[in-house]
Amino acid sequence: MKTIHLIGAPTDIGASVRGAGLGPDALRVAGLPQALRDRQLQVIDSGNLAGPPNPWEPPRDGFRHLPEVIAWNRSIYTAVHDALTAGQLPVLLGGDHCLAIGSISAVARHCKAAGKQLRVLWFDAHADTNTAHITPSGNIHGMPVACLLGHGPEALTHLGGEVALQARELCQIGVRSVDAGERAFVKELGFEVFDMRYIDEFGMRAVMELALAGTDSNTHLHVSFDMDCMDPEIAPGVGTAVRGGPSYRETQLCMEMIADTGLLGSLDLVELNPALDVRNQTAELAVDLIESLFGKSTLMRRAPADGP
Ligand code: B3U
Ligand code: MN
Ligand code: MN
Repeated sequence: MKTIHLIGAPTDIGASVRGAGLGPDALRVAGLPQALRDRQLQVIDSGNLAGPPNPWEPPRDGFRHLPEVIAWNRSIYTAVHDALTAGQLPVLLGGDHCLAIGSISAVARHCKAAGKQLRVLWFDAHADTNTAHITPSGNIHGMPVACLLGHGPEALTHLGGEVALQARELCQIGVRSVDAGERAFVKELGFEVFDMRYIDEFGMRAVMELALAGTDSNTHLHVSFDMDCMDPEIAPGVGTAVRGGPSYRETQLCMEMIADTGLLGSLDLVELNPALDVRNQTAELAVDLIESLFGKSTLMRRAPADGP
């Protein structure tokens, strides 16, 4: 059984609203380490990484806090890469979503060296595919997908020495807020997006079957889970809530279907904002989902052949 390595990144450096920096400790208070140990998993919690404070400045040349975002992502890259090299399963406790540039660059580098196929499942209300030219805000948590696909400042697109991802390795689920310029760019890049319309029409089970299609025992699955993916009625503790997200049950099904593959290799849990939460319920929800992602289920799973 793999050792889970919890890596805290307490910063809101790429966000539009302050508070995501409190995320790692809110997850610990909600019982994440013990919940994983209760699943008979080995857990290392190496505490929180250190990095520059948030200067809370306006954007410069289309980016807000670019030097600080680079610094944070460099240390995340190293921490996540070290964990993977040690044979551990890294769990990045964000922090805002700009930090996925560092974690996924490390995962991509590791997969290339190990000859593994990478599949990134990106759960989010937003497409996070802005660039400095099309961003409405300059906030880099709206840009990690573009950076990972090679569109952004060199220091972020080449953290691992080369561009991290190809469009076919990425799949987004739950998207319902895309900016005007971003929409055209998402189409141009051509990665798979299961937006809310698709989920409404075809159902989450069909979506997850497609999202996991083509994976095999040589696949490393990376889940990048933005807490604003979920409907804000159940996950109020996020900085940029968008109504009309997946329900509790739909999201649980996603986690359970991923757990069934046995292919999960790394996880980002980002955009939790305890300053906007109500009695830590969004952190508790995150812990609940992570337990399912690591195999907790209500009863024995029914084999598909036994199904209705
Ligand atoms: N697309 C908007 C808003 C946004 C993106 N990601 C989050 N919010 N969390 C932007 O600012 O790029
Ligand atoms: Mn995001
Ligand atoms: Mn989001």
